[in-house]
Amino acid sequence: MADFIQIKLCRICHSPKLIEFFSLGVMPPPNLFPKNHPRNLKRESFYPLDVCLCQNCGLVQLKHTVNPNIMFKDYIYVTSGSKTMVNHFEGLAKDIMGRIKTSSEPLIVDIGSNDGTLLEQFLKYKVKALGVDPAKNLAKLAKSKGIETIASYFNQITSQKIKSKFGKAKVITATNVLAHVGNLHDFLEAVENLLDTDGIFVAEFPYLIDLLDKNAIDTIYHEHLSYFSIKPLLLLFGMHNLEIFDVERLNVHGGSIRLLVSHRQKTDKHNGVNKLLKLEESFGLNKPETYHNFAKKAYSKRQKLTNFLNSLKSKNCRIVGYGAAAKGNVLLNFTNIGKETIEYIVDSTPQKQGRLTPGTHIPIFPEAKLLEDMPDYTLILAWNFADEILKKNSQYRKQGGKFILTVPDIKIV
Ligand code: DWN
Repeated sequence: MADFIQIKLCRICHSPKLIEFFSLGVMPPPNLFPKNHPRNLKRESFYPLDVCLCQNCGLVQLKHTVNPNIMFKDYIYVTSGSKTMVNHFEGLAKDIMGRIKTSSEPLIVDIGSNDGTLLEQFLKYKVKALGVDPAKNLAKLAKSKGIETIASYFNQITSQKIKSKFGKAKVITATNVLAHVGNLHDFLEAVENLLDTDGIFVAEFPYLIDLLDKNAIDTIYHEHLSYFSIKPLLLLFGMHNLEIFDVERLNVHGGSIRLLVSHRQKTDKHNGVNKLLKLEESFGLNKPETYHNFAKKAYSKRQKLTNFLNSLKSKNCRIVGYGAAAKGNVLLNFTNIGKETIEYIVDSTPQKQGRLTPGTHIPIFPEAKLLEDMPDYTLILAWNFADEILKKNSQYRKQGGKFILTVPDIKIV
């Protein structure tokens, strides 16, 4: 596959009726943090980030697909980087184990298992846990924690291999994965093949309504090919004899949904599904102007943020960033904010410390630097974890440090 391709047909219904409504320009993939060396900086590639709406099924999706091997073969993001997510996965494992009826040791397969954070929670129960993740570095990290992991993409070949070796899965999970999948049909065929007759497939991903409602521009990036709502998902799962039997809205990652899916049972749509379908209609997801308004708001928000930060700089205030998140890198590239404004970023991820942010080349340091250095303002780039970050940094605030939030609007706390 070339480094990136432009799609001509919708990823779900294959309609050619795709209308572009928003462009973030070109920028590097948001999790490719270059080492601080001229050779690495010279080699950085920039790819288009344009979003379109399928007028046939309603799927919002990126106009281009970047070669997944460029983004996922060696992956720097680790799920365990936030307590919020560890607690979230503890709750997910408890919820799912309460739903399945089983006597023997059920097989739980986690797709996009990252560093094994979710499977560690499932291993508190009597289960056989298996991770699947294309990132070799993460598979190694998970295996070092005793989590059996296959370093591969999940597709029909992997699904068949797992079924022949371990049998069918009672539970298949895919948290923050489905939006990343290029071939959704192959992926769901693979789920359908591996899922036990009475098994549950659990998928979690950011919800389009939350993205639009919060104008969360920075959750649009090359890894997220699709921005899901229920209507196109019902079509997608139905095409693979799978059925969404429950759906739940979640606060994580700026607003997500959790789908509970089984083999088609020919039952009526669960009222949770009907409720969201009604919400999507009232929100105007089927109207192009909804998306044009989102784009207009995004461009004006960009102007507001750069004006605000420039006003602080004009008063010789020092500004740094908190959380070298993929979303933060999108915001910085989209607003063209670099190290002339943000001196450095602190982050809890050891693999990110010492590196630079993609495209903007802002240096990344451990979190401890914030209190040692006491800059005037700290822009929270990982706004989805604002509560956890504010709680963790009460001393910085006590000594006069101020945090800046940008979602849903710019606010100093
Ligand atoms: O879909 C995806 C989501 C789930 O995670 C992936 N494609 C990529 C990634 O996106 P992200 O990097 O925007 O995710 P986070 O989890 O919002 O990133 C948070 C960043 O902030 C991490 O680098 C960890 C850091 N952090 C920190 O330094 N101190 C986080 C917390 C809570 C903290 O206290």
